[in-house]
Amino acid sequence: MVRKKMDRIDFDTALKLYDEDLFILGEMADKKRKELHGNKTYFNINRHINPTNICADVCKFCAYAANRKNPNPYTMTHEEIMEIVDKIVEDGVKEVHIVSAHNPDTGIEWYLDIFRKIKDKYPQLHVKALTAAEVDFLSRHYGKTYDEILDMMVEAGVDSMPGGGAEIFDEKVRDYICKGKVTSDQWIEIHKKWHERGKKSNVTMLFGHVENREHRIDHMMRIRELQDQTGGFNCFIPLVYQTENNYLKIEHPITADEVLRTMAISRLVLDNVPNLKAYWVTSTVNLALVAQEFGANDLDGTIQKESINSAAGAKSANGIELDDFVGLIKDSGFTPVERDSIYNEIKVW
Ligand code: V47
Repeated sequence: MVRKKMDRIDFDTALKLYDEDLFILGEMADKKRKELHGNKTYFNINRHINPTNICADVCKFCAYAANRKNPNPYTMTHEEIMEIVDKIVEDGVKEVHIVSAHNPDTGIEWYLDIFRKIKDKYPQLHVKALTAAEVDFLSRHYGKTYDEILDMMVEAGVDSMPGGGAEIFDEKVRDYICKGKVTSDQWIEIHKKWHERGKKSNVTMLFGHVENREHRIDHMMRIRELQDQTGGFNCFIPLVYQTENNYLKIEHPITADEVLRTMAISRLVLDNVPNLKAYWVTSTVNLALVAQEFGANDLDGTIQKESINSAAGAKSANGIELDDFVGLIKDSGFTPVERDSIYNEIKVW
């Protein structure tokens, strides 16, 4: 489906929005948010599992992969993974987000069997798994086409794809921060193919490192273009770069002002992506709550445990209790709505 929007914000206008008064920008984004979602803020009850941190690729921003900065390699057994899954299902978790490093030694079936085992036992549990970067790695390493890998994922029970690995699409920045892994065009091609299978995915942007405002707008424009073609993205997630334990030497973390501007502009530019997630893990909880007034209508979820961003300094390792999460959203003046992984409403809290 090709949607044409005459009143779309173009590249130059989007860039100029960065110079707008912060609160006017917030009001503009909030108007769009209210048109789409009213006062609702979505979240889900989820858990991240990161089965291995052994990685064939080297991304300068990554603190999770085992290397000189993180000398603790691990690979979980399927039994260990299923023990976690048994426990979280009992606790009411409805989505498991499974993302790993690019481990060259496990064999492709090791990855796929994780999903098969989970879905065999818990068909109702939503499996959001494998970033486009992992799909590309598995394709290169095992000599399979993207189509073959994506078909295997569907067969093994993957329900949706997370938005990781997008980083920044600008080729020069990408070469500097994560040379050798999935390219921007490949990332987009993989999601396009996934959407063509009738499946949904998310899309991230890693910002606050060496990129500039132009690179961010360019990233948003490329997302908007693919979304016009497929409509397959549920949600845009700007990930605030975490500075610790990695090889990018960023002395001044991005300011809250710049994060909020970027959130608001993304709400306005991405007129065809329904949801904007303020991922509290990387923005901090407080800023994620403020971001609700700058266009964000989703706060991800309770998470329970997360390893990739917490390795780089995010205070997210143990998630947030459900009651606390709901209370925070209510106290900030919004209506907490539990959603499933593809944004069907489950419960208004
Ligand atoms: O792809 C790595 C990023 C991503 C750092 O789809 C970093 O719903 C900040 O993609 N600072 C993984 N970020 C997380 C991710 C995600 C998270 C939540 C929800 C969804 C979703 C997706 O974390 C990686 C990479 O872009 N990352 N290192 C860092 N130092």
